[in-house]
Amino acid sequence: MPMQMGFRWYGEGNDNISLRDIKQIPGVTEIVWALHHKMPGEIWEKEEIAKVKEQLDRYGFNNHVVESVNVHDDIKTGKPTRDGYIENYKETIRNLASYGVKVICYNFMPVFDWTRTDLFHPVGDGSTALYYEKDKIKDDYKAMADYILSFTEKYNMTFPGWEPERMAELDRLFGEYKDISHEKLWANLKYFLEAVMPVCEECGVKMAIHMDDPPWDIFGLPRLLVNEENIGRFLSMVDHPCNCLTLCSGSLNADGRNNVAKIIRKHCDRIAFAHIRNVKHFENGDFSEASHRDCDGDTGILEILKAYHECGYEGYIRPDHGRHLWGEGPGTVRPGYGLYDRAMGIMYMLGVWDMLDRLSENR
Ligand code: CS2
Ligand code: MN
Repeated sequence: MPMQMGFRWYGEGNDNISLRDIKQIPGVTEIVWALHHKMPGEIWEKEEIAKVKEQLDRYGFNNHVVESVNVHDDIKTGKPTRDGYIENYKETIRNLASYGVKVICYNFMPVFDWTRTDLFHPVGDGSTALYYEKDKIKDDYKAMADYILSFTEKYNMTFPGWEPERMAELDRLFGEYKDISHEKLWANLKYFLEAVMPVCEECGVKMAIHMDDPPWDIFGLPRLLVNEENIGRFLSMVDHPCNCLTLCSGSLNADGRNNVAKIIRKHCDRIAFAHIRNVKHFENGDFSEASHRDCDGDTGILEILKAYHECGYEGYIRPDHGRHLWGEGPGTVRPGYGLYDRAMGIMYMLGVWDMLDRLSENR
């Protein structure tokens, strides 16, 4: 079985890209989906899951991968109320599994999901991409959240992990993380995983943690999934075949010291989901996202694909963020999730993969 190619889709009425369009991209069998109206901690009900499955079935797409089932902050901070939210999470896992879901992508980042300072930054060729200006992310978390929220409000879209309801309470949330050190966060992650692993095993679902993006502490909040050493710690801390990774190449490589291909070679059996994204670094520490083509960024996309191929990777894979092209921009696409560049990313990946197949047949 080869790797299984997916495309992230935000759902009917919530994404300008249609399943019909996605169907025309060669090689895509998986729709990476979610119930984006759900708040962290809420149970995903069977009827809601069934509805998405029906939509995907009509186009012959699989629903095997869900991204993201967000984890409630009380679980991350280890409050007594976490047990109730963990019970809900288990129920969601069971409900998803009963409709064929096999992998759940989630993250354990305090307060914020991915963080960028410009969502539509000119790349230089007329397209735009997500951009991170290092000096802008210092202590003013509100300014950054306001920037993201002004965007989501203006264009009437929400981003997973950036729910306005949570963002309205930023001071309270930061207060709750005040005493959460890296070690406490590790302990809370372990507690969560040990609680859900038996359910995962019983239902055949893999929990696949997404890398922290960017992979370093921001605004004094601890981040864990940031480098090879911590990935090793994570996997051995809960050494269970259902405790897996969403190895996001772009998130990890935002820190240029991370060698993603090396991590793949080391942990391929525990990678359930691969995100392929290319990042270009600037000398002052800023970075921009780039096309999937190897030479357009510094992430080492060819070496990464080669590593997956050599390991016989049979898991799920998708292009991650792409640039915004050909009229795509604020109001027409979600930042990073346009149609064209991600479709080209898929063709690039499949081209490389087909050639690697060919070369290994001839060996
Ligand atoms: C995604 C992440 O858009 C992205 O960068 O890769 O936001 C990812 O969906 C979440 O962190 C998973 O919970
Ligand atoms: Mn990713």
